[in-house]
Amino acid sequence: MATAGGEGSEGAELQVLGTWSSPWVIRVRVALALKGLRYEYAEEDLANKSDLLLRSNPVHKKVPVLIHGGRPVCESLVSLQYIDEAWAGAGTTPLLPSDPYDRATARFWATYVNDTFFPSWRALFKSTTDEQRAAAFESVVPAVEPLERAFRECSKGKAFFGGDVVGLSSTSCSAATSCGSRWSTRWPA
Ligand SMILES: N[C@@H](CCC(=O)N[C@@H](CS)C(=O)NCC(=O)O)C(=O)O
Repeated sequence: MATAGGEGSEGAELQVLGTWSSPWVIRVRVALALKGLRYEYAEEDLANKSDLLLRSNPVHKKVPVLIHGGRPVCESLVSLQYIDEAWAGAGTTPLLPSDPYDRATARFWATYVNDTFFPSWRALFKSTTDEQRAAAFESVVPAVEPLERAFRECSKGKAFFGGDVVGLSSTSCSAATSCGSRWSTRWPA
């Protein structure tokens, strides 16, 4: 298996097709790191997508795509769960808790980050005028509040949604917030 961060080419046992600015890509890379897995990373030019990307994700044509043994897994949350199941014994702890209710809760908040929190967060970070920033802020606050409440409840005063354990919700959420700071250094307002 190739080294993480190596040049992309077809045929590696485990590959990620990604782009540097994407929170969906970051979360998959975080999950692979938590499992201690080595993989080959291929940076995609989204304005000129590779044949490998178009073949691997013909429905959405988006990154990330995780390719394991030549078989593609698309959609970041699906990939996180695939990684957790395919390498169940690897890394420190599973990304998903063992209790079914706790699993459902983790999936709920990870989906909330995708569908509700991140779109408003992205609008805030991409705003370039005071007016746009003020408008984006109005929609970020109501999206952040439930997430903060859930975090307080689930973490029980610890560092992660899963308490001491980095799981699906924390991986999803931290990737979404960290890419805001990546964007602001790359595209300062
Ligand atoms: N729901 C997808 C979102 C993936 C996504 O939006 N990827 C963007 C990069 S951040 C992309 O590939 N965009 C290319 C395009 O829309 O053509 C996931 O979670 O994997």
